[in-house]
Amino acid sequence: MENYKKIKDGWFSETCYMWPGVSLSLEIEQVLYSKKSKFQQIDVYQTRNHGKMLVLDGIIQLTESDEFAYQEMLAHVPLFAHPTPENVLVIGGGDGGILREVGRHDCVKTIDFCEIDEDVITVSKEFLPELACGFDDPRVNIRIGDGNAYVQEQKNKYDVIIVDSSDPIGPGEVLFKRPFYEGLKAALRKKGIIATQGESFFLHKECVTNLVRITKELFSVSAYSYILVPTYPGGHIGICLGSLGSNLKMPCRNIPETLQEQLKYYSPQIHEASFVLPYFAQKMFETV
Ligand code: SPD
Repeated sequence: MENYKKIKDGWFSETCYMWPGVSLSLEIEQVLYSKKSKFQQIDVYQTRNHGKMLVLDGIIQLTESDEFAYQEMLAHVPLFAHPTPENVLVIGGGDGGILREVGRHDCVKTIDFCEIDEDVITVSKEFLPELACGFDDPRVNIRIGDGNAYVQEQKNKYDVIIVDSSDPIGPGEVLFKRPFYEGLKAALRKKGIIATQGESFFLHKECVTNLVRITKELFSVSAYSYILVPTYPGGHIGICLGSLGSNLKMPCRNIPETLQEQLKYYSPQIHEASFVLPYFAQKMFETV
């Protein structure tokens, strides 16, 4: 077993040139998995206080303690903003957390899922079964391959497309570029919505303003929402949204009580509130 080099004295420290001079450290009890796939280094750790943690190329993708915040918001904000989401595409997120959330919507008829690294799915099924529980849903069609290449071949097909990418380093880099967003737009049906992992307005100003600029230019409606996630850099992360007509900032369907009771973060109130940005971020996005 090849232990990843970021562990020292029992602590994993996440460092990255995208957030220089700062590092989140978690105490590790056990290395559960550590191996290089065709695309990246995959590690699963048992942490002392945050449950299991999935790390790709040294960057925290999720911990069991707070993964629900990210997965629920990235899935339910676009799904509840759409009046009738039937055909959904999920790109990335081999851990299965987004699939788990999309599967909670009975109105969704098909869920196409495209992930570049099959090993992330296999590892998640073994070590993170509470996340990787949606792969056997009969509505799910799994495709292993390049999300950008897949999107470029799809036209007028999806009501909602969710991009659960890692950071724009390595395999995820192409998913932050304009041609990918043009492909996403072409793949949408009328009133369609895209929601993509939108990084941090504190730590990644250039990356985030670039995403906001692209969505503003391509989509008739665009917006940026943010989520509190303690184990992501800066304790938060954004969602960049674009739509071909649907309003984004409010849910347009009622949430069934049985579904609300299954969730821990998303609610109609936080859907709306998540678009209210700190004043500097509001100004930053107004002027792009
Ligand atoms: N800085 C880390 C961002 C990771 C976003 N993707 C997480 C995948 C969880 N399904």
